[in-house]
Amino acid sequence: MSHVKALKAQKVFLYSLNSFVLLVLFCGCVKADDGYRLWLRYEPLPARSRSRIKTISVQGQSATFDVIRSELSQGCSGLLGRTIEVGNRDDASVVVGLPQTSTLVRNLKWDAELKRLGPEGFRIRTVRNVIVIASTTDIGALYGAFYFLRLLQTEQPLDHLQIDQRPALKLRLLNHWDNLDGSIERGYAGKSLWMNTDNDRRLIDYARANASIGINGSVLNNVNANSEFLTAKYLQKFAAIADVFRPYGIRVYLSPRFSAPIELGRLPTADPLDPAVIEWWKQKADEIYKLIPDFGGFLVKANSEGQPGPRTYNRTHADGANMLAAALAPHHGIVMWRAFVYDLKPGYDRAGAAYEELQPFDGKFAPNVLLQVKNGPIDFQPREPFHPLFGAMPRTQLMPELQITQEYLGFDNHFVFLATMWREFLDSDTYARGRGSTVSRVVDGSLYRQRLTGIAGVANTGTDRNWTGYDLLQANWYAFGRLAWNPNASAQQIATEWTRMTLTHDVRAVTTIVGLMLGSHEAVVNYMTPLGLHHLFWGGHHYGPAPWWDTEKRDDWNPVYYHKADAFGIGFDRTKTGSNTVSQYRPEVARQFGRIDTCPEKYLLWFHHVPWNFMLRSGDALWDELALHYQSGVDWVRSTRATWATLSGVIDPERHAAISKKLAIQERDAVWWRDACLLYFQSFSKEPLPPGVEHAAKPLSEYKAKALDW
Ligand code: GCW
Repeated sequence: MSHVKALKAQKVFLYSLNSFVLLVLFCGCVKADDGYRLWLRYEPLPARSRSRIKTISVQGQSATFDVIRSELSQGCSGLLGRTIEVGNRDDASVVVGLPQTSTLVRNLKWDAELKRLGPEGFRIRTVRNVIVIASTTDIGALYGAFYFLRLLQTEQPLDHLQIDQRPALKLRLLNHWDNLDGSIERGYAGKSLWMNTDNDRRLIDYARANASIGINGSVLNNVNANSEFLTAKYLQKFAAIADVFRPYGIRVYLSPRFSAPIELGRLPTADPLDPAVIEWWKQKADEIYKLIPDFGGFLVKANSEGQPGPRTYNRTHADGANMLAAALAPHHGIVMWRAFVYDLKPGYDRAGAAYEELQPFDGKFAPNVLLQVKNGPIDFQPREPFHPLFGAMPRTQLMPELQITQEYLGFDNHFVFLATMWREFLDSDTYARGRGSTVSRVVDGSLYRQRLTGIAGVANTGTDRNWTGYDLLQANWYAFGRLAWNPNASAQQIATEWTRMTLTHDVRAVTTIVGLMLGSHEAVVNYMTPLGLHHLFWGGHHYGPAPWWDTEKRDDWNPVYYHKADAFGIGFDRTKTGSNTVSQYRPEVARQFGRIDTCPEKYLLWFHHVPWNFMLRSGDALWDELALHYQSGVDWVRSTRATWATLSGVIDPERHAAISKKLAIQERDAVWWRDACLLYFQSFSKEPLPPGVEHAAKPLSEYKAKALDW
């Protein structure tokens, strides 16, 4: 062997030795993970909780039962670290079936109970030594199977299971703001999952993830809609997607453009009372249902931000919604009419616009119409009080719209667990029927006996390998589904489940991570918009701060419109001395929010214009308190980074490093938010920063000159 050859051989040997050592090291702790598998990783459980499950029997024949078989086989084998046989025998450790497909289930005589649990509900019981998962439909059985896998994944005891589950809400939908060109409005995790690809694997895994948390519908295109989505070409595409989703219990919905009869039908008008227009929509509905027999229906943004709508023709929102609803009704389709409308006169308070425009139509919408209302009256701000329409329309079916994608919360760069924010919203008391009339009771139909119920979340998914652009933000997709299933679920429970399924089984690490998750929303509010401030964002993209912004053509697109800082103080007066839109809430709520001394401080500057030297409950003046809030947001990110660093041994290196990188960006941004906002507000307050608040590194002019980069 020549010298060179020998050297080469030696190198190869050393290289393999290195890789071998590395491999051994990694097997000793945790494998790399690119986040693709979300919360359905099915990695082997710690030995302490490998159950005795040997065989599984799935008793039923349908595409959905095939999904159940493959999911249970993959899930159990992965989690238990050995091959689990999935067959059809009655003496298995786990049996899945319906009374109509399984003798074992039929003999248990659960028919009445299963019927009470409804078509999507299920029962899981340990009967003698068998775990039985039963439902009246195959989709209910699928939900039961995923629930059972979650029990395994989160290491729950299986010996005495007594579980009855049914979803509290009927429609549990993701809204995708996907455009024709494959881009996603306010999407930060890549491109549309369906507009420019035909990646079936991706679609199947999307459907699996959704089904695992009970999501049962997807609106496939942007509410800022293009008429082309209603052409045969796209309808065929959507029909193919519906075929993929169907076994997972997911229906597809579309956002139609209200003026489509003009653009596609060449009609002179889109007036909802015009007979030709009515006929055009009827035929369009028939065409859609021929291709997609279980099509869900329409989600409509009309007369909002430039979209066409019935008001263009001097008709009402109810006229528009009901006309579309009539076209879908023969096919059992529904219309979700968005309440995000604020195209009113200049000089008004945008927070009051939707109530003014829509509340008068209470009771005027067709039975297959829901009014889809954002959680707050402005627009997905880091914190808003609940929208005054909740509780104010007893004869209208309302469904909340939440934003999972973080348009105003640091895109896919900031770690914010949204379940806490959504809990705050759902727990808000509307007082619509006295104390205890929470938003969640309005929404689940129990307050007003609403027949159709639902909730929508604007998705944060895209073609990025890890779906959401940031591993930790997968938790918000998960949390949305869990809350849609049970709007009373606690944020802590959801965070704990997700962490155990997705990140680690190390008990101490789980507690630590859950703690971070639960504190994350308050922290972001602190460094972005504390004490009820809102809409301080850079125009257009809404990433960094620009409280000085005043160049948009509409007043209510400018931050200065919202904070109204001046030499006297800061905040939007929505009380009697101002816009008085606080009066849109019930008197109990209006009184509480409307008085400066009883208004919760988290909403103070939302409802009041407050003097800089006003004393807050802490004993600090408003200016000092504001500055301290900004600082505490920054402090939280710093301590979170330090805590995260200590978790490197219990989370796979790939995701650990990716998350560390994101946290570094978040710290940079939090500091930037604090400095830009405080420097700007200081130009009005003329007060020094209180002790403990760090000084900005740059002058205000530099923050104004260039947007924070993402
Ligand atoms: O939050 C705003 C967004 C728009 C969005 C609109 C809406 C889809 O900035 O991008 O448009 O709300 O909800 O209709």
